[in-house]
Amino acid sequence: MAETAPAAKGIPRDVDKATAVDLLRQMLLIRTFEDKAAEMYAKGRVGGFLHLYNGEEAVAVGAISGLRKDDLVVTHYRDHGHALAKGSDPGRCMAELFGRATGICKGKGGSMHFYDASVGLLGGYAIVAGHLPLAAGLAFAFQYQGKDNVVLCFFGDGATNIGDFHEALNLASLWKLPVVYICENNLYGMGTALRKSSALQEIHKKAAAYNMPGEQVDGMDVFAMREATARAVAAARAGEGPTLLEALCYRFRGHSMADPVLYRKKEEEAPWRARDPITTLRARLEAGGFLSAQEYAALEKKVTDQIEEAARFAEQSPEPAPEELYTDVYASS
Ligand SMILES: Cc1ncc(C[n+]2csc(CCOP(=O)(O)OP(=O)(O)O)c2C)c(N)n1
Ligand SMILES: [Mg+2]
Repeated sequence: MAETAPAAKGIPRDVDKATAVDLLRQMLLIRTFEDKAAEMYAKGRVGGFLHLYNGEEAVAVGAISGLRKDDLVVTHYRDHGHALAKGSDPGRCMAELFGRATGICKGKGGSMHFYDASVGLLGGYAIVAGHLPLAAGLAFAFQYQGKDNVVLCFFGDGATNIGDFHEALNLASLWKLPVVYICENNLYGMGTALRKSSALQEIHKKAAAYNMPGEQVDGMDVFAMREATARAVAAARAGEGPTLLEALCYRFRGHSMADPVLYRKKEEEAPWRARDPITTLRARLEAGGFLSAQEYAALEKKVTDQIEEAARFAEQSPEPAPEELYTDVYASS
């Protein structure tokens, strides 16, 4: 069972300065967005559930950096990081949390149901594992149409003991569908530790049951995520079928804003916090001569300004009109 934080490494040879710094920028953008979302939730601006991605930024950013723009992402309710990494506008994402008409779903989806077809993000799903068959279906559509696009599907460790996981992986493998399944193994499903809920904790080994490659990746390391996902995406694009990646990571905040995190100890958290994917990446870039302290400060300011502007945009945006209740629904009465 792997419950200790993995060790740090250098910068891969094939990653240039601009790429490396942009990966850091995206991770900082997500962290700052999440912290601002928490603040706005506490101020009563954001209603409903709010599941934050702090600590897991390297997974979405690294994985999605290996995609083409016309590839698709499908994810679970902890979805802000995936949307921002796929290119959604932070202001429109914040407005969605605020329930405003300018949100990416016109304020009608909220935190758990982000959807932004303009960047290839096809949800945001709150039913654990329910979106894994959807990802297989989207991949089937690409295959059927003779296209070489790929679908990335993100989900938690909690999804991997649910029927949908097994059904989706089985058909995806049998039909060699162009989909990459990425399990964000943060070791908990709500307050329940994986070791208390899963007979098999090395989730990548579940791939063997469906005759597909499975690989455990350091989810605190953006370069490791980028490299492993790029390989899996290339295989899927070449018609070789799906891969299951297990990104070993840790969420720094509670399951949702309603969770006081009474089920784990500071001693357990400490080694993971020491491997914070943002501070370790910053240190690696500085050590590798890719980033000076001044450049980091400028990056931090740029991102902070962008998120402040996003919050302002959300605050000043109008509520959806009452008539919006009757749009974007399948049937009219
Ligand atoms: C089918 C289903 N069962 C139960 C729930 C309630 N629920 C919401 S989140 C969650 C935990 C999921 O944990 P995991 O998949 O590990 O994702 P994480 O929150 O850790 O990112 C549960 C049980 C649900 N939304 N859907
Ligand atoms: Mg989990």
